[in-house]
Amino acid sequence: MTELLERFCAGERRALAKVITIIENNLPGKNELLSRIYPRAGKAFVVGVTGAPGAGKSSLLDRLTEVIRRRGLTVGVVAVDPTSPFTGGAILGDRIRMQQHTMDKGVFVRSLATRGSLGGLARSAKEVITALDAFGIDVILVETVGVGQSEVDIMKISNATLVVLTPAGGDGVQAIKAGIMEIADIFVVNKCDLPNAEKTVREINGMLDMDNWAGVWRPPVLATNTLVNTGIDKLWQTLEYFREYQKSTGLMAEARKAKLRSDLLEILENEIRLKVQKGLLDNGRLDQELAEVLEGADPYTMAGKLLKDILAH
Ligand SMILES: Nc1nc2c(ncn2[C@@H]2O[C@H](COP(=O)(O)OP(=O)(O)OP(=O)(O)O)[C@@H](O)[C@H]2O)c(=O)[nH]1
Ligand SMILES: [Mg+2]
Repeated sequence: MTELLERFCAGERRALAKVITIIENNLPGKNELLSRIYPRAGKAFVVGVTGAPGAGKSSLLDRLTEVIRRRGLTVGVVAVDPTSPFTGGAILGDRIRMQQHTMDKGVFVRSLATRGSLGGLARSAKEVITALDAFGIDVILVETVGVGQSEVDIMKISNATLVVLTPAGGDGVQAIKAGIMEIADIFVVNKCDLPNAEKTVREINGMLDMDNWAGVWRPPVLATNTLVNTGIDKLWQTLEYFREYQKSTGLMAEARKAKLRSDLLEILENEIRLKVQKGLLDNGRLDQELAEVLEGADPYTMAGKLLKDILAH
């Protein structure tokens, strides 16, 4: 463990890969590892990217990676795929697309697939982001599909959220109504080479204009085309501008506090769940105590007694 940490801190990519594997598979020592690297995290710019399947999120991240690398910054790409294993093909496609970056020591790409619950996926995504951050990666791009709760959870820990749409004939704007409007910091209308792109940009702007944005960030609506690289530089500039805005308005400090709070709560909940598992379930104690409840003891008093007991050990 100490040796792995030393190599991690020395910036060895294989150590980072190993740390991520430990996180992803919940291997023994994970918590200790995370606690040791956590203090090094907190500097990266985390950009969440969401949008319907096929909107062009991966293509966009690929292009964005080029632009960010040209600025001399390092990039981490995390693709969160809640539908795996069935979409192994999509991930494979992303791998091939990102291949031009695989020789680049300044780019680290990782796909995460569901193992068990979606909640578990969101948790390991957060921890993987912490690892990349602690490793010293400057910008972390996180791709998720759709707007399920686990995506929203991931977006919460991002410093900026991009919502990617395409110029669909009219129903494009319909699609963003379902809860996604609130989480967007920047809207991207990708595939702007297709018909109706300008109309879609206008429609989103029209929807945004119905709200009052006085004193708050009004999400800009950008148009991109990843095939010929239109609008990508502008997208990065807008992201940088948004980060400055967050810094200068104190929103960044506020977001950091909120993140630390939710991290703390989540770690606590996890620890308690583990204690219940170890102290009551694994050893069959819950079933023994159940006998007493069956005899008439009330479950509240019993739960209180058991909680006190497992927390003491
Ligand atoms: N015409 C056009 N096609 C694009 C553009 N960007 C991406 N595509 C195509 O759209 C398809 C989907 O692109 P991806 O980048 O895989 O989209 P995605 O949102 O990551 O897809 P999932 O990860 O499966 O949800 C591919 O065939 C791309 O070549 C664009 O700007 N214009
Ligand atoms: Mg993709």
